Amino acid sequence: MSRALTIAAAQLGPIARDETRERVVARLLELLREAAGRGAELVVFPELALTTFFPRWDLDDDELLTFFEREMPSDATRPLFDVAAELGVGFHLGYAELTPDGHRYNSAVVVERDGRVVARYRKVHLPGHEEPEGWRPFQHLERKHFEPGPDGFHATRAFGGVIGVALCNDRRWSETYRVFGLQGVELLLVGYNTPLHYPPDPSQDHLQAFHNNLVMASGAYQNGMFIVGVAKSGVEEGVELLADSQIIGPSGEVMARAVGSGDELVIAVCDLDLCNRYKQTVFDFQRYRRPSMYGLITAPHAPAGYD
Ligand code: CDT
Repeated sequence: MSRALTIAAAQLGPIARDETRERVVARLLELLREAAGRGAELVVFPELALTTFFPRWDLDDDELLTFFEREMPSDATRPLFDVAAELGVGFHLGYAELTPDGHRYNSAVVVERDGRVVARYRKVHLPGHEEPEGWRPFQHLERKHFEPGPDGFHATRAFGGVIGVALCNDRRWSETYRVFGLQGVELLLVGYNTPLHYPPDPSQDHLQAFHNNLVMASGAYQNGMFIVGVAKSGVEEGVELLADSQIIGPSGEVMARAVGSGDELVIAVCDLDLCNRYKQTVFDFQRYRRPSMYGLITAPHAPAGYD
């Protein structure tokens, strides 16, 4: 018996700085309904899917906090939860979280087909810089606007399998995939906002799509898992963001891929049982891994002589 799950990566085109939540949620609902009509059981929206990618600006606290959600669902986002439950579709949603005690995280929530919140994730790897840097054409102030997620990577049983959530820069780190792989994750959801221009080293600009696939495909293969990579894309407030949303199988092959850089559904049927082909053969962790050889991976600093 297979565990086939129809998944839609719901790529989003740009969201303007002054866009209202209600209008963004209306866009998400349109994608959700279309995905349900095409048989999707899980719809994956990107990182910070409710707002523009605001870390590109140094904002005063008053404006900054307008981009954060104080509750999930809120009045503005509740229609998404209600319609998804009516349609029997689950979803993943990235958003900026402001906790009741004032902590700010780059977060995501996963909602099952019956409307239950089954996973919450707070981004572990925050890229960019802590203070504004005038030489940049745009800022990447995730390290100023957010705190690093304190909870780590936790697998969740949902959608008939074992799922995990990571956000954007997390996908560039092999540790992300392996920590999930060690928990038996079969499906990893990764929303992203990736500017094509990388100011510290523009020689990487033309490689953004290549690196995006490189890290996710190798993470999928080396851990025997499906990966859904989903973009906020297009030219947003003058900054061009990578599109190229894709669903990757445990072989590392791309099963479905976006063709444009606007709102678009990328759909694939993912049989979670296929993960066992890899998890029980070439990547049988129990049999072949040598954890005693990997101590440096979790050492806080490289020992003297290595740095
Ligand atoms: N959102 C996010 O994490 N973006 C980063 C941009 C590159 S680092 C400044 C990414 O890893 O795609």
